[in-house]
Amino acid sequence: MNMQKIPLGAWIDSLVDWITITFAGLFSFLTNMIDGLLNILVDILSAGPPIVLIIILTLLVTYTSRWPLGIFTLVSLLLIDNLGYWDSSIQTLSIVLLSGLLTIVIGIPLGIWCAQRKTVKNIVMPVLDFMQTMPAFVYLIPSILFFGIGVVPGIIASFIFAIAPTIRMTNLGIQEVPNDLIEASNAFGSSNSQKLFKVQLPLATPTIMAGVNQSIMLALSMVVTASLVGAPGLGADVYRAVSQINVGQGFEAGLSIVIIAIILDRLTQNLRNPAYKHIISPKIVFSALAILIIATILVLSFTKNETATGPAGDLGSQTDYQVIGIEPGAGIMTQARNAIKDYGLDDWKLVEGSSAAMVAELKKAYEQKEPIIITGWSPHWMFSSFDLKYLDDPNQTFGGAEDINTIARKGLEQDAPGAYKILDQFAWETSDMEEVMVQIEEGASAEEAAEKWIVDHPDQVAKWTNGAQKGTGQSISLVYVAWDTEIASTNVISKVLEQNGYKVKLSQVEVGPMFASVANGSADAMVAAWLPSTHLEYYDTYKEDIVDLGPNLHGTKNGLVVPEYMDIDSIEDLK
Ligand code: PBE
Repeated sequence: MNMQKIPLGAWIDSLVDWITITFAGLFSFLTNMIDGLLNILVDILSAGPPIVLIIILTLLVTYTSRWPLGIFTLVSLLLIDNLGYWDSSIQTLSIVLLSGLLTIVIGIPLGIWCAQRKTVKNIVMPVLDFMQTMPAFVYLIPSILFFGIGVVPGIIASFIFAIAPTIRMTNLGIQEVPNDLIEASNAFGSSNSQKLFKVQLPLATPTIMAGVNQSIMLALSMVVTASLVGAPGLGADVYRAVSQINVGQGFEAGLSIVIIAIILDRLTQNLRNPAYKHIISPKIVFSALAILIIATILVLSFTKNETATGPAGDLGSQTDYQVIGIEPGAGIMTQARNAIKDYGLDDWKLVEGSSAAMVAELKKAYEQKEPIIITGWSPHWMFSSFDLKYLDDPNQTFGGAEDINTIARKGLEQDAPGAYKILDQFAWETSDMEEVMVQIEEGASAEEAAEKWIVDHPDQVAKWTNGAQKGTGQSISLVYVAWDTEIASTNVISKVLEQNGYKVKLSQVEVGPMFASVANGSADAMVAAWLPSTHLEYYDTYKEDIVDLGPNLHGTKNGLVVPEYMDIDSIEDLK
């Protein structure tokens, strides 16, 4: 049957576009509010030296969940501090607490409403099913468009992912209140709100707290996902470890997440019914805690002085002192971190995320003519779609012009000589690559764009395949990272290999795994090694175990990039 594809994706795209524009004011209000609340939380939690918070948490956990868990809390938090993950843990803890707080503030009333009105319940429950089953990654995409990159879209996505149990359990808890009690309270002539606050809620509290506990755990499980759009903390440490294949760091950061999970889980489970409540009354403990928090806020608000300084003060505060980066393992990220050090840009931080998130952020800023600083590279279609400029780099921290090399696994030459020859002869110009990239950006699929380029450039392709033995359906696996440049090159070479009798399997991976998989032979080749400087570290690590087939393209460039409408010209101007 020849039926048109229903343009569901396109409809969603335009809906999201419309929402982005129509509610821009609301979104920036929410962004500022959430960001502000989070900063307050982080400030409170990091007000004193780590040991102060460690002791307070230890006492609190001991009080609610007995002394063995108190000792565990003390030892494990000291371990986190010792391993160097304290700051990340504070970030993560704040993110989880804030998402948890939002689920309580919004989830409990919604759950109550569901319990009281059948129609509301009939609408809300299927929506919750949908929210829980939709892969959490999907929420990140519109979140970036609405809230930019950084911690806010991460919190929003965690909140959407985590709110369901609170709503469900609140509804359940209230519905489970025995009918005779309701009847009794009716008989005494209590009003609806008396019934709710004096009978239903108190009886439902254990169930509601179980829901809140689940929500907090779900929010914690989102931290790694949230780091893909730039949320800092332990999730970002894990993501960075994956991206650079750093097993040790991955384990340490993962362990810290487990520790925080255990502590939060026990705390929220036992908060209602503390283990040592017969020794000190909960009222005293929680009032003391509240006083401590309020006192900290007061002290902080008096001692905090404004930070914006220097000539870049304005620009800094407008951009939140953020340089918008890409995947944490990318070579350009190491260069940008070095640039921040070399040029003494102590106030600035580099936001980790992904190339796609960076471009989304650029688009958004560009449309509103707002200042933005990104890590950029050429060739890239963004230079033809926007007026952009590289910031001068007098210290040459980003290196100069580079090549992109093709790298194959050892033994490929013997196993598939034809494919090896094609890969070896593959070479093109930046303008070629740009042609493919621009088409993809204009809506063509990567495969279509690659096919079109091949049809348009038969002579060039003939040079690559010249003298290469045809394949007989052997499979060749290529690895690449989802940078626009490599999406273009990898798809073109893959099509050429297919047209010459090979079955090509493409795998999109992170930078470290890309090099590692060719080195250990689990992938056959890649066309994405930026050398001599961008990927030097990876190259040096694996050079014994790979075959370098030399450049397939000359003349790339990395740097910090800003829109033309900004009046700074050099990285030095950021100081
Ligand atoms: N890039 C594009 C990559 C190489 C290709 C510049 C973002 C990097 O920095 O690792």
